[in-house]
Amino acid sequence: MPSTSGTLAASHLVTSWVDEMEALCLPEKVVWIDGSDEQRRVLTAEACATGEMIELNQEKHPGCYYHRSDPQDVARVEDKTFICCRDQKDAGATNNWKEPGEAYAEAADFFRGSMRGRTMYVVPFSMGPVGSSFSKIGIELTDSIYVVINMAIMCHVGESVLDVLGQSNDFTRCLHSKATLDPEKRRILHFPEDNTVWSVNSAYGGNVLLGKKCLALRMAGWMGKNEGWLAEHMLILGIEAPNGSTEYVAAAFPSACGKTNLAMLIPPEGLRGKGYRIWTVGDDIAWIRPDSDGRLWAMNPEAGFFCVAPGTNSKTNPNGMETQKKNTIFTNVVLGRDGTVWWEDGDGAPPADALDWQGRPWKPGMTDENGKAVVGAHPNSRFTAPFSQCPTAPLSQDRHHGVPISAIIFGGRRERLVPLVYESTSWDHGVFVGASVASERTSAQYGKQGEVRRDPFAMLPFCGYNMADYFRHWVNIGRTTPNAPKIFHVNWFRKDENGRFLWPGYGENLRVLEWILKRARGEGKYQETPIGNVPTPDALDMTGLDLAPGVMEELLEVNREDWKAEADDIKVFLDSLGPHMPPELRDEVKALRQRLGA
Ligand code: OXD
Ligand code: MN
Repeated sequence: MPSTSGTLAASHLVTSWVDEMEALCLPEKVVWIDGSDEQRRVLTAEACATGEMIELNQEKHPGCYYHRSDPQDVARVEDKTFICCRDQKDAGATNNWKEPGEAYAEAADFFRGSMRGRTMYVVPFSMGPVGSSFSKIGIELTDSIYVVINMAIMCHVGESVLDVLGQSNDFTRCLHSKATLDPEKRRILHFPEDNTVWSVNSAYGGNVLLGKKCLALRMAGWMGKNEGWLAEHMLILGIEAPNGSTEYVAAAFPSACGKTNLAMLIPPEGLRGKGYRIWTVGDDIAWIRPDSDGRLWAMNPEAGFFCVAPGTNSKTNPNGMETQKKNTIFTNVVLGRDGTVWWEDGDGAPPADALDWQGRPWKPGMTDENGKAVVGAHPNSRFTAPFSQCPTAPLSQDRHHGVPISAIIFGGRRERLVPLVYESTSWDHGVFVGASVASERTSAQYGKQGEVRRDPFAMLPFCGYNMADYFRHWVNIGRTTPNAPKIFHVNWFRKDENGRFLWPGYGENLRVLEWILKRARGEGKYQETPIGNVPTPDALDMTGLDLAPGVMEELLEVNREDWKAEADDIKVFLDSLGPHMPPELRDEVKALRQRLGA
């Protein structure tokens, strides 16, 4: 009989499931996570004693710890991620599918006895403020202290969650085991009809912090389809004018296109005089609901950030740097011998004497046998930090059921073709724009870097049901939301023929957001093009930013020939999504081709 410590007042529904999973995984011990600082301290000390985590220099990084994942376990694994619903049609063309019975049976073999000699932690968690009617509850069983400590940053965990759950069966049953970390036996399984997630043989963030991508996007998407709301891969940002009124935008970009940087934006020098205040409401996930005022309201179900470290510095994201100054877990970055951390394109000089993300001795300037620079931090290395430490986090975050959205923005990383910003001309056109998002692949995704892939609504890896049904759900939301926001598309990444970025990005993006909010109010100068409305070259406030002559025109250019090819490509993509495609989107492709004269 394994020992159980600190069993919380849980319902029979909860305890009988925990017992069943315990009988499968056979841990030596079961520990219930109560959410107390004291328990977290004890677990952190234990993880440090076993080497699972390393205490950083507490003078320079108070409350901070370091973790290294297995070198074969450094990113989400889309090819090992499955939607396991009864009817394959409900998973659609973009998801891997497994029949639930088979999926359970196969994974049960991997879970069986996987926690022998280990502790199973029971982590009750709430996505969204504890007790809000908009929040969702999950319970994650895991054999990883790293997961427990990260979950405690990323969401609200502990006894209060069980209090709110009471006798209800309305919780997501999340089971995770590192097992042997065998990549071949890695599975991230979603059973939306059973409100269950199973993840095995990984210990890496997106695969194992089951509240995040698994619950808050894939499972919540399915729930939202049935309950009339949207779970989106979006940041939420507020722009407060000096008169105190705040307008909010929600924006979807594929992974590692700068969502966090935009969410934490700092107004550029030239616009400071306008006295804006920026509020970071969310950087990755938005739950969006139509409200009785006919508008869409968005809330961030997370309580922390799980940010890509490389590229984050005091220039690209000062608020991000401020956020990770304390109480942060660093994963797979460079570890200085003095207990400090560093990453490529971060702040300051690299430590002279350090260990790289795999724990090998590393020195700045090191090259491999081909003369190529050896990076110290993994390109997808991360930091996990509490939301409340962000200087632009609103105080009301935890008491709020969300904020009203004035504009929805889609974007991708496109070297060519796509203008800096354009506005869709109707809700259905906006849904079409979201459906046609494409981006060049980055390191957060598994697969070949650099290649353009279609990533509708930036949800390709995260949409937990049939993508065409998801488009239909979006079309329907517009029908039932009389004051729906306007929909826009941005591209910060357009390059000139010499491969140089045309737009400076970062804080300067506020100039584009200003135009978007103006257009949302029916103001602002624009010109019509076949793909939508783009600003006139003089429409953005460029105070303090000198672009070379002709650059703005180049940024805003819509090349008909290139767009004809793009429209063809979009059509092929939509056709590949199967028979559920809403006719409204087929009509939008036709209309686009006509406007282009194709
Ligand atoms: C993330 C991702 O980690 O989108 O947020 O990959
Ligand atoms: Mn993301």
